[in-house]
Amino acid sequence: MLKVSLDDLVGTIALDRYDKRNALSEDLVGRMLRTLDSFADGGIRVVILRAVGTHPIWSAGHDIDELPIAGADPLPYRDPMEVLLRRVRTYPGAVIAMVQGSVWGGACDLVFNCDLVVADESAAFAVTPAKLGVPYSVSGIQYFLSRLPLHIVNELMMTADPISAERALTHGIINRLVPAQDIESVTAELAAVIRSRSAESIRAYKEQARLIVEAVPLTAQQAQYIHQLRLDVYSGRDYAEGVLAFEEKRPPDFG
Ligand code: LCV
Repeated sequence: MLKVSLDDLVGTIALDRYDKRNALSEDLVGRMLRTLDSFADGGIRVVILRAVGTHPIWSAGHDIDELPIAGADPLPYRDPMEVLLRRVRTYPGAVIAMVQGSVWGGACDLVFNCDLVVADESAAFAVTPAKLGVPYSVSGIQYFLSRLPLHIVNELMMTADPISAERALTHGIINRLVPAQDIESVTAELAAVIRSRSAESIRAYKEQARLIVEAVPLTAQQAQYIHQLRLDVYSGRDYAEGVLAFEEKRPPDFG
C-alpha cells in the first residue's frame, strides 16, 4: 500500500494502491500516520509525498467504501483522514507533494495541506463533496479559504469538476509545474535546498503559520450553527444517494 524510503534526512512516502486508485483507506492512512511519526522521531527534515509510478490518477480521495452512512458524520474529528491532515500540518519539517495525475476529494485536501506542491501537466484537482452529497469538513473549508481566492474555492466546491495543472499554478496551488521527465529531479532539488536550511527556523515558522491560519474566532452559537448545517446534510437524502450511486457505478440523482 505504501513504499517508504529515506535518503539523507529526506523521507519519501509513495502511495501504492493503484487497483483502488490510491483511495485513502483507513489502513493506508494509518500506515502513512505511523510513517510520519517515525520520520518525525528520526528528525527527518523533508517528506516527499507521491504516488508509485506514473498513472492517470494520483489518488481518488477518501475510500468511499468506508464512508459511514445514515446520519453518521462522514468527516468527524477522529476520522483517520482528518488525523492525517492535522499530522501533515503539524509535521515538524516540510512536506512536499509530488503530483502526477488527477487528485480527487480528500486527496486534494491532503495535497493542499502539504507545504509545497510540485506537479506535471497531468495533474488536476477535483474537490468532490457536491458529487457525494457530503457536508465538507469545517477545517477543510478553512484551509481552502486561507490558500485560495473565494471564487476558486466556490468553483471547486460547487462544480466538483477538476481544474487543470495550469490553472492550479495560476492560483498558487502548485509551486512548480514541470515537464513529467523533470518532476523527480525538481522535487529532489527542492527537498535538498530545504534540507540544507535551518530545521529549527522552519519548524517554528511552520507552527506559527499554522496557528495564525487557524486563528478564526467563532462564537459558540456559530459553532452550533455549523454543526447543525452539517448534521442536516449528512442525515439527508443526497448523502445516501451519493454513496449508493458510487457503489452502483452510476451518476448520482440529486433531484
Ligand atoms: C474507494 C475507489 C475510489 C474511492 N474509494 O477507475 O472530499 S470529499 O468530501 O468528496 C470525500 C468524502 C472524498 O474524498 O470522497 C472521495 C472522492 N473521490 C471521488 O469522487 C472519485 C471517485 N472515483 C472515480 O471517480 C474514478 O474511480 C476515477 C476517475 C478516480 C478513476 O476512474 P478509473 O476508470 O480509472 P475505476 O472507476 O474503474 O476504479 C477502479 C477501482 O478503484 C475503486 C473503484 O471502485 C474500482 O474498484 P473495483 O475495481 O473493485 O470496482 N475506487 C476508485 N475510487 N474513492 N474505491
